[in-house]
Amino acid sequence: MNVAIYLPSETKTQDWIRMMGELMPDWNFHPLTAVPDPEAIRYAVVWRPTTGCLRPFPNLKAIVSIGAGIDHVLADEDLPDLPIIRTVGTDLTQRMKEYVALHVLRHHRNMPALQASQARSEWAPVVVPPATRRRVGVMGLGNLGAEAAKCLSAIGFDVVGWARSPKTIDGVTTFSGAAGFGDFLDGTEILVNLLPLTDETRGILNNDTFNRLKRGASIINAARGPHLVDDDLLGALASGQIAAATLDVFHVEPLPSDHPFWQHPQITVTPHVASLIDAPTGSRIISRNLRAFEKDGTVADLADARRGY
Ligand code: NDP
Ligand code: OXD
Repeated sequence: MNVAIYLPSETKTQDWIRMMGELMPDWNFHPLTAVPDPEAIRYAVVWRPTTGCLRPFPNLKAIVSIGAGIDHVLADEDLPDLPIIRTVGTDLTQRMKEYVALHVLRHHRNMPALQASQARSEWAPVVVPPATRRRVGVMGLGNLGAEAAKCLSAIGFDVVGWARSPKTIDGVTTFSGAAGFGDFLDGTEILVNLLPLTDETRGILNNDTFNRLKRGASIINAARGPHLVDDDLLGALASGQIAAATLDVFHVEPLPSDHPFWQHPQITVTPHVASLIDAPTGSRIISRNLRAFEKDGTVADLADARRGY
């Protein structure tokens, strides 16, 4: 079986070819840009493929996203209409739970204020309510969002969650659809975004959303940069409607060095590391998925391209 692999970095592509080859010695892995026989390629394993790069392979059976999101695959305007398999698992969920818990607690306990006091050698206690009186809203209750919401609830937060379809999650009050969005936002003080990027969710972190939150709320965006309207966040921080934000993802990555987010005192920037699956773990999941798909055309982690996630 022949597989083409593409990542924007040539070194990473070679690493993945080596690892996949070790796990599946009976399959052949090639860099997508140097395939000896394009007609022999059955699968493409990709991260941020360039437009049209999958067209030369007429016998492709499926595309594998090296990641949970498939927006980077759907961004290819000349994408063949094929099943898209995402790469998810307990490793990815665990890492995202850690990131969300870390930053929610950081905003909840107002660590930035304590750090600023320390920088001034100033003993300035900050008293905050217990987690039970702090409402955290999680947007997206899929693979990552549901587990993050459960983890926040286990810490003791008053957790609300929002998804497209109705959900029942122990310890989490849930809302669904456009009709439930306003009620979900009302009273929320820390908003965590774990939605996929689709036509419906692009730009959802905007002034209308910020204005529904409790004044002085915090935003954590660990999903995709284009969910956020950057200028709306800067305005809401200036007005005090939003007190602080943690941003892991950006419209352009790496975040350009002159972007105002870098030096903003109320913004914490992390370089798309909320839940980066490491290559050894990711390659094991992908090898399992490739074998399952090849066996009978089914795999649990199939995305729905028409829905966008
Ligand atoms: P899933 O597909 O498992 O879950 C998506 C959730 O979002 C579902 O609950 C879905 O609702 C909900 N949703 C989708 N569209 C809407 C909408 N229009 N309105 C309301 N809810 C909606 O995704 P994952 O949890 O696996 O991942 C989420 C995203 O996180 C990825 O797409 C990716 O962009 C990002 N990510 C970021 C990482 C990082 O390191 N920063 C790492 C990994 C992922 P329903 O359940 O009803 O379908
Ligand atoms: C993903 C990501 O989608 O790392 O998995 O962003």
